[in-house]
Amino acid sequence: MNGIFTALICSFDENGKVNEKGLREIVRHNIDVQKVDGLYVNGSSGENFLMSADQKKKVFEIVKDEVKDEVKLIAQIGALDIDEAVELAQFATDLGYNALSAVTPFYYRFDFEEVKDYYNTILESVDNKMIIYSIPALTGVSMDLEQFAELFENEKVIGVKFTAPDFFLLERIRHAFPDKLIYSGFDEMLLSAAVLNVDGAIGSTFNVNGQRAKQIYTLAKESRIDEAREVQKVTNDLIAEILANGLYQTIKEILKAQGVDAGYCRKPMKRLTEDKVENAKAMAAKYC
Ligand code: NGF
Repeated sequence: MNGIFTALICSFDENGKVNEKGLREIVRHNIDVQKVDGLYVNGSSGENFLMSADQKKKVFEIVKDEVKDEVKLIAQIGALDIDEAVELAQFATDLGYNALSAVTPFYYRFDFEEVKDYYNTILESVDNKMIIYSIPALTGVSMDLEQFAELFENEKVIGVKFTAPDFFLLERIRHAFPDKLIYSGFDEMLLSAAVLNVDGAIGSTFNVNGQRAKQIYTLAKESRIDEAREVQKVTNDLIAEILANGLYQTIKEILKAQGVDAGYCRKPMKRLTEDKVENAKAMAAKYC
């Protein structure tokens, strides 16, 4: 389960329906062109929180059917409706997903006991492994070292997707839990995380920049830091342009410029203006 995992973008048609053909093309692009080690399905980049449970199941099915056993698969099943989270956990497990991941419950400002109960409740009902999805900037849920330690007491919790710029905490978790998997979540900070010896990374921009992410990760593991820094610099030039233009929409337009039917984002995410579509095409020509 080590290495570079793409946080998979999903293709939707103009009416917000899952575009199966486009989704299969995105999967193939990640495996055949970006050559990533695995896919993280129905995360933030997959617009998970904008989809119905049925749509999430459809995405899990299509992706597994396309991938078979070519690369590892992690299913993000976290939902505020805990019954839905349990149902999706079972569904993805039955399909053969290698591990589950669940975002920390958000919106109601749950206390830590409630967060812990959420994970234990999901895991009681399913025979699979769990990667905590920690992304405080979007959920408002921050956990300290002791709280991660409590979650890790459950043996089915095998790691964390750490999407935060807190390298002090990241180092403390790495040091305290050498046997748990830590995935870096911010693509623009991949080198810094790799130097701290994370086990891999999960990111949205790997849909279009997976080869460079693999280079950064591999070079860092080989202690070739100057070379890794050069690749991170080009990567961050691209990420800065993507963020300024509109994150997920721009990734989709870059894919489209390469012949991948990446479709549109679901509402309320907006469409790119013509100028921004042209910017994305220029990024594809410059970086891909
Ligand atoms: O998209 C976000 C929101 N974060 C992703 C990633 O951490 C989570 C990150 O790759 C994710 O993609 C998912 O769960 O599907 C950023 O997009 C990237 O570093 C650019 O900032 O924070």
